[in-house]
Amino acid sequence: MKETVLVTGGAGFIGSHLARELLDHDYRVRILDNLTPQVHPDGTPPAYVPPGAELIVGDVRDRETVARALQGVDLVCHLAAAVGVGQSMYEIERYTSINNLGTAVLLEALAQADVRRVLVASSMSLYGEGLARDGDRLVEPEERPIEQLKAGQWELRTPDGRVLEPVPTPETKRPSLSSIYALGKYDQERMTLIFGRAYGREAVALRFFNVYGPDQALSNPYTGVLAIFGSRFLNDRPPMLFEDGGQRRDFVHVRDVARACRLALESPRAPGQAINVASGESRSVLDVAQALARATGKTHLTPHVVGKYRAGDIRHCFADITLARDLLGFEPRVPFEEGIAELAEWL
Ligand code: UD2
Repeated sequence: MKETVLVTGGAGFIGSHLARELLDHDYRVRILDNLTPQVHPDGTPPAYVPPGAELIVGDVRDRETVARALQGVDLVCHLAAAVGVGQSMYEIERYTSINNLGTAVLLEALAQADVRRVLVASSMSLYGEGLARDGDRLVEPEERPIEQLKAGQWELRTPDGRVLEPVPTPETKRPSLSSIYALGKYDQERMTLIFGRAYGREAVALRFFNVYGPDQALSNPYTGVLAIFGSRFLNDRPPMLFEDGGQRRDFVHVRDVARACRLALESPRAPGQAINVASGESRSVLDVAQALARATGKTHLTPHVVGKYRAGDIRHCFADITLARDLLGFEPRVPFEEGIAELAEWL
């Protein structure tokens, strides 16, 4: 018999891809989404929400709506959240309410429901700076001092000035929470895993890295860098690179993320774990700007290196995906160049 999955935030960028992935694998899908104006300016479900999914429009903080959405549900993917690291510092109440309280309401409702497994979307943002190496010693770098950033020195350094080399970040790295958003994601994953243990439910947290792909909102200024660059290219404007463009991230295609979520619902070894979901490859922001310029035929729009930093930005963070490989059998399938070509086509 088909299992029913509730995807909160299922009308959003990642959620809608997940809904499609689940329908393609013979699950029944119900979406709970408030169609937030941040993502849906005209308040209508976007065209990319798959027609086979049932949509309940409502807020994840509303107990009755959540209880109704959980009826007959076997598995839950909790993706509904306020996104945007910078913005979380200006809207502390809204972010805490949607992300922390929203998860609390959902978990209380789950305590009364017959759901076997719950998956929560967490984020690489809880790591702060990624793991690094100083010679043959691994270090967990501190935030860069403001004086260093003001002086235009972008690289991570030891207190006596040696440059640290970034290395892939595994789940064992200690969290370093420097935004309300990161704190909320950390709370969401801890709450869910604690709930799972206490109530005998299977609980999994997935830490998404920099997700990109078609349907990422171009009009939303808090969206990822590739959507921002894409929208600049569309308007014939060069991408703006903060710092020197040498900051490194792990860009993972949204369909790979959707597949990782499905695997996390199915894998017998996922429960109780917080697992990185990423490509396992690192790329500089300059590299991705150039790749998108080539794919869109906009190479004449030379990236503009602004030489300024964005408050709260980390320098480098990319993932070690050994755990996802081991526990989920996850292997990224969309090569970066292919993903970028598809994004350019979609723009
Ligand atoms: C943040 C969150 C991440 C996720 C993501 C949304 C952290 C550490 N991570 O990641 O969890 O929510 O946002 O996709 O907080 N950049 C430019 N020019 C631009 C825009 C960005 O150079 O016009 C740079 C930016 O300085 C950063 C990189 O691109 O180094 C990636 O920026 P982002 O906003 O896509 O994502 P990031 O890594 O801050």
